[in-house]
Amino acid sequence: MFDREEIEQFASAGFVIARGLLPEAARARMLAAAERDLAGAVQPLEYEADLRYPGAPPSREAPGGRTVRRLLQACARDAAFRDAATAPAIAGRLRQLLGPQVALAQAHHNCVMTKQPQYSSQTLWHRDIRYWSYHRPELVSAWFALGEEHAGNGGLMVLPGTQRIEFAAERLDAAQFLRTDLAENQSLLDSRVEVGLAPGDVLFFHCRLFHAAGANSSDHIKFSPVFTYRALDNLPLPGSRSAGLPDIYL
Ligand SMILES: O=C(O)CCC(=O)C(=O)O
Repeated sequence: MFDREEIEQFASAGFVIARGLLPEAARARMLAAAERDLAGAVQPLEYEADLRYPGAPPSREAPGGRTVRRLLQACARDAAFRDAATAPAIAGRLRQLLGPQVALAQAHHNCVMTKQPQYSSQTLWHRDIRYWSYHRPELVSAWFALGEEHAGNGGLMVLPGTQRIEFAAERLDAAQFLRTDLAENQSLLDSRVEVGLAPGDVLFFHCRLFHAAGANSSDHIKFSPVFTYRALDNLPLPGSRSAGLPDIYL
């Protein structure tokens, strides 16, 4: 379980890392499933070209256009993912952050991010909640490091404490990315923290926390399974994409 300091860190910074939380057998099982499905291009997949982030191939037909960015529907794809995402060590910590009853939202994340060296893109500063629809903007994601994650292979960066800030619309662009051209945002951008992760680490972060990541300039594919959770009483809005798939109760 998280100790008091870790819970306080999550409350103030919007993220906390549980070092070495993932057992080696579970890490190896997820990695094997992810490598297998990437090699076999097992659907459902999302391609770099679909995202159109900076550095992505312009279309699926362009060179690199079939570079997979996400293995979608991880929980349904292989029990390795579902088991890790719902393990007691994860569920217990989520209860500490969200409340006594929690559910995994299959409609969001629930994927393996596959950041590939040859055609990887940049993810600009954003909050995951921007396209999610719940009664309260209070969800937590768990990001599993299957290998080393650092700036050189497109590891995450965060802006600590931003989950507590209300942003005026002018500070964001039309797609709700934080504008890097505004003087008003500079001190916040200067506060960025690189989230270095080792194999088996799990990062828990708030859905309102601004985060970003660069391209993968290493020689190896980075595989990062990520799952999102809500308190049981924080329901998705009827008819929204968030309500589109059944949740998994932990
Ligand atoms: O690995 C990355 O580029 C970050 C992905 C991300 O933040 C997201 O998909 O919400």
